Amino acid sequence: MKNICELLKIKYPVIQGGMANIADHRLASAVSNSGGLGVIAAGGNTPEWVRKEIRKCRENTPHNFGVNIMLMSPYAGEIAQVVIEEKVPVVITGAGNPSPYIKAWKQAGIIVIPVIPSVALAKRMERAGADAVVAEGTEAGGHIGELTTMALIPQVANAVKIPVIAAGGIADKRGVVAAFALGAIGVQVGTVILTSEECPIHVNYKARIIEAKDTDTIVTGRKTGAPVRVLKNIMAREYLKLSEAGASLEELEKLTLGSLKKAVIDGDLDRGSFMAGQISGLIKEIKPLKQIFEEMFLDAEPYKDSLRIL
Ligand code: TUI
Repeated sequence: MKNICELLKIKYPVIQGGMANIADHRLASAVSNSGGLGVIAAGGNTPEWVRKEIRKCRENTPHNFGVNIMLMSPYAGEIAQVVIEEKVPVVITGAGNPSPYIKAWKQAGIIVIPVIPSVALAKRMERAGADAVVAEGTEAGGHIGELTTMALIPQVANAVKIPVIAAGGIADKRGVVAAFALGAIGVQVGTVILTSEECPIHVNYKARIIEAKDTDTIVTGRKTGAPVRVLKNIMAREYLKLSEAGASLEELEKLTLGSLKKAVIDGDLDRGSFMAGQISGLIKEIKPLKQIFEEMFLDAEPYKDSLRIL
């Protein structure tokens, strides 16, 4: 099946990006109620938290939704079980290889969509039984791979038979049409959803994205093996300086401890970690999710077939 809207039972071919510490049941249900696939981000939260959020999400939307499991979390294995017990319809994974869990998820009837940064991983996911992959370019916010969306999507589309969903640098209709042209059948977006009216983050976070220009993100953590794209601020610059000076992993972790919550909850412009993609500079208005999706997909669908070379 190539139609992601049929597969996921959604109106628009758009999946909400994971976004740890941000995407709880409030955002996930709002996205699903607006025609996309809303996603609860497990992030580093406990299995109990994830279970409660799944139940609350069900109370708030009659539509399909997913859970994003961040595989670097110490709770990933337990959460992999929670999504089965709670009969979550869609599981998306990030920041690791979900192969050990896929068989059990498929047996439970779950639609499995790993986020991958390379062709090799896409092929491995297809072999392991994934239903689709999200191919995420380095333009994305948060934890990222090396390849750009432009280079990654057509190579992944040529390498696998399962549907490819594009992510990284997409925030408007031009991005959607470009993704279709590159061989994707849908998109995953994060940054533009951060600026939606419904997104439950501090107003300062939204304002930073709205005010950002094209060159306002940088990547921390390249040296430690966990590159993360954030908006430039005092903390990010300090991190890079310390890292350049050869600081230990411990020192660097101390600097960033709790920094995502400082951004999301406190709106601490200096010491918060404001994860956001390179497309931040394109987003100039806070809008309701419905309007964001309507504008992204208005007359965009015909391009999926007309530009498809495969
Ligand atoms: O996962 C993301 N984005 C994220 S996760 C996150 S929470 C976090 N915070 C600080 C440090 C690290 C994580 C914030 N943003 N995007 C999907 C993604 N997956 N990007 C890259 C990957 C990936 C990387 C390696 C997927 C698989 C992979 O496999 C390696 C292997 O084990 O073979």
